Amino acid sequence: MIEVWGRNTSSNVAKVVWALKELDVPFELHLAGGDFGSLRSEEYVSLNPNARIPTLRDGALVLWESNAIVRYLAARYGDGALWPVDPGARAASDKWMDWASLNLVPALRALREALKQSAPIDHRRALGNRVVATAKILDASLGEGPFIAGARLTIGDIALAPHVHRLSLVDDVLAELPSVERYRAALSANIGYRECVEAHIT
Ligand SMILES: N[C@@H](CCC(=O)N[C@@H](CS)C(=O)NCC(=O)O)C(=O)O
Repeated sequence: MIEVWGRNTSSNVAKVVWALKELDVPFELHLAGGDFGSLRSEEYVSLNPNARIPTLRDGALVLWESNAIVRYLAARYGDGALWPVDPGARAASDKWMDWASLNLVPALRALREALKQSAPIDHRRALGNRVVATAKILDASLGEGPFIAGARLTIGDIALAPHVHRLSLVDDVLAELPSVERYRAALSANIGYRECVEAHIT
């Protein structure tokens, strides 16, 4: 059986767990990271030299980097579901995984950190503006939807979802992003999103 190392409160683990559930692939979750510790053990580092979560083992294959894991799962077990077969349609979904990791996540992380530390209001406001400016790119790209690449849920949605949820947790942000708000509501109709993202990601 597939094994995953991680904790449900990690956005990167949430993507992997949701993908597995969406694909109806059984797996065993080994609780690791955060309060569960153990990422620096020799045994764990031999699986994932980054000492980060998630890590997935599927037979002889050991994989880290959550986006690569989600792509692997969709390719191996999706049979066209979650990741379109047509290269153009595939890329239209796939690009959002990189965009989220490289653009939205750093902006959101800086804002969340500043809010946690009650940083000066001007600083928080500047970081909030950066988040909104970044997320407006997503807002403007959502089109007819309801999902990022059209009518079907794809891996791009799974990668965006924890961050869209986190946007919804920051006061006033979604009010400026009407398409993202509609998108969040569409994601929220999916039980995997509710169980893997809404229930655990703060
Ligand atoms: N780029 C990596 C990032 C992995 C990462 O930073 N994971 C965080 C949790 S989201 C982690 O391992 N934090 C340490 C911990 O949970 O103990 C991925 O997408 O898998």
